[in-house]
Amino acid sequence: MATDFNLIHRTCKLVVLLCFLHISVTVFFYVRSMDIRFSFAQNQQSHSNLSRSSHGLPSVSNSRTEQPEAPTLKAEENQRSEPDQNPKEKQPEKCPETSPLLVGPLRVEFNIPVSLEQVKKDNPNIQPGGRFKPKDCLALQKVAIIIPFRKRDEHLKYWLYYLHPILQRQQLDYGVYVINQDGDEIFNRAKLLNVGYTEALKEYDYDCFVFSDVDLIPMDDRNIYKCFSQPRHLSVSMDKFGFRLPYHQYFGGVSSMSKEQYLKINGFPNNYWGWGGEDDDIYNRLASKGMSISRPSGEVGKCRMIRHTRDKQNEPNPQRFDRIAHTRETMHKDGINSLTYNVIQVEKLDLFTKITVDVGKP
Ligand SMILES: [Mn+2]
Repeated sequence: MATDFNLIHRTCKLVVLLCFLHISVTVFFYVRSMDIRFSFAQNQQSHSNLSRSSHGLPSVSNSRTEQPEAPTLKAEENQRSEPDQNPKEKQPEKCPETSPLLVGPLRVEFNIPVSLEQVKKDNPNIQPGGRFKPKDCLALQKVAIIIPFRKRDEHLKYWLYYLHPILQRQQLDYGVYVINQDGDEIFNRAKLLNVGYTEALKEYDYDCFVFSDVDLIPMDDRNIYKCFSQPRHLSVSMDKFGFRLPYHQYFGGVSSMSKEQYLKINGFPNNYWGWGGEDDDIYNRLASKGMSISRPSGEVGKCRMIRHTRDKQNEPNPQRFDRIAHTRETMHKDGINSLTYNVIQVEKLDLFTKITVDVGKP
């Protein structure tokens, strides 16, 4: 009887000890979760969602469900955080003039294997059709990126691989439009750019247009793919030209124009078939309307071109010199006001919108 009592006594002691241990552990985790939540709240003020995900940290809502906590505490937490979060989602503040996510000079190489599946995995925030907008702030510009294209899938892979992360860090509200010339007639870059402008505006209220060759990659993310008070030339120091501007009026490669700037020059010429001249025609249009060219510094404007042989059906245009000499007379009847084309197909792909178009022939 005495030993029985002793056993019960010891068992009770053990149970009390276990209860105490349980309570201590619960209190410990509770206090720690409070700390984590506090530091997340601070993080949220100084960083955007993008920077958090790029550092591998979970989003705020995830962190909350992952914390071990009592149901009553959860209700309390929701009450505290919701009035705080809702206005933020409805009316985010404007993004800062200079994105805090920029990193500066970048390494750009074309000998690494790149697959679209991998690019898609690396950029989970890109919406169908190649659209993106920052989560935590209101982008300063809505930018349509227009890429004239035909049979350059290998180059396009690199473009998407390098540009999507850059454009997201630049905190732009953007969409990527690849304008694919149908058929095997001679190529018409400027007309494809006009088509891109028109088609992008059918989809969203873009206020800025970046016109980019598919084989040009910026080497510094401070070269912002947006619009400025004057038309912008972005590819100012290409490796192809020894990282220098080939001539002062050069406006080829990558450029940007606001809707107003573009309309002021009646868009681009539609009758430059084959390689060359259309960029000089665009420059003449800008100059004749009294506009000047805005450019980043040679350092920030560095970019690489993917080496390639001349495409078939894109031979140098022998008429280009004659046409450039007459831009001022022709620009008012040849441009966005005289554009005709037929859309063959619009594909909303994971990383870009592909618009296949029949632009006719000379
Ligand atoms: Mn090229």
